[in-house]
Amino acid sequence: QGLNVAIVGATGAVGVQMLKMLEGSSLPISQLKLLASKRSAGKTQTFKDQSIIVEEAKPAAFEGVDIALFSAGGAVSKQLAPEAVKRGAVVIDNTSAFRMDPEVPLVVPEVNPEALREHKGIIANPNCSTIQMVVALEPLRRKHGLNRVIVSTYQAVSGAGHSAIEELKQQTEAVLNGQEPKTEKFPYPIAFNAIPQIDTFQDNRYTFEEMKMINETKKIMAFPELRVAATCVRLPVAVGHAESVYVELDQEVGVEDALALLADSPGVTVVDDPANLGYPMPMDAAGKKDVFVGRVRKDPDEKKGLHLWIVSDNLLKGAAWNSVQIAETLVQLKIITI
Ligand code: A2P
Ligand code: 11C
Repeated sequence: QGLNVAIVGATGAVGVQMLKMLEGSSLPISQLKLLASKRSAGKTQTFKDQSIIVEEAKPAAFEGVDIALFSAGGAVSKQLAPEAVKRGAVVIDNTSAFRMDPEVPLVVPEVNPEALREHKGIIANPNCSTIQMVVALEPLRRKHGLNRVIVSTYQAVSGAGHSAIEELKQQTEAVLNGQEPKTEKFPYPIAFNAIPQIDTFQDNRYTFEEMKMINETKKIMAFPELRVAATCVRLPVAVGHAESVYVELDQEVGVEDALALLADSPGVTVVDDPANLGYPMPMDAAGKKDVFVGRVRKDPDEKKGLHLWIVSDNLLKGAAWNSVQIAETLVQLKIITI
């Protein structure tokens, strides 16, 4: 007796972390299926000392699956998530394919777990940069009210997948050897650079990544009138997204009160000790599940304004851990029974 779980995209940057997060999870897993493209069929991956053969993701692979975690790109989700649901699975989808569909809950367990009750087979996992921001902002919003968010991101290349990490390594080596870096994943070399474009430009001059942060934040917080603007930038960092966030609250809040509230909030670790140069950085957040917050300051001019620096592992809380946490919450809330 237990759950039959599948990972679609099991060989990818996020999929590999999903496997790790499931290994450490309280979910009673009786069978784990690893699915990827035809290219990976026959490869093996290890789950709890057990060797599992990767299979090609096809509709029939979902027979008997209770929970399917998808992270193989939007096109694969659009094609296969409905097939999995048809066969009785609950899909937790880590792509942007269904996030803004009003029928699909978009869930961060620390913020809106109750939205899971409305699911009709597909549950969407938000974009990584959105997740870490709302985990830190929700406690401030609940206690002090929130009316405006202006965020600039400093995002790791792993958000663009396994091949993007390889591209950063190869470009770094090439530049250090005095060669021309080759670009494939990004529009310009990312080694020794900062690129103020993540995903494609929209008609309103924002990128799709920026619009995801804007629209997903409003949906997760069930707060359509919240004023949000974003600028998303790619940096030559392998793992861990960082964000500089300015918020305007409904009340004036002192730094110490804000820090105490955040330190007490689920999924948040405060690292804020300027005297000892203590602040969150991607190299410390990588490999950890929490969202790290520091550099908390009052705005010099707006008394209800606060500035925060928010860092998290984009592959864990931003993707694999949030998805596994959704699965655990489905069981805890008895939305899925075993
Ligand atoms: P594969 O390794 O066989 O290409 P990343 O985000 O790191 O680029 O990983 C993408 C993941 O999505 C990989 O596991 C990849 O499998 C998987 N994938 C890509 N295309 C397909 C497809 N058409 N069907 C199933 N899985 C796919
Ligand atoms: C990045 N945030 O850092 C993107 C990756 O919508 O799930 C996640 C894309 C998504 O490139």
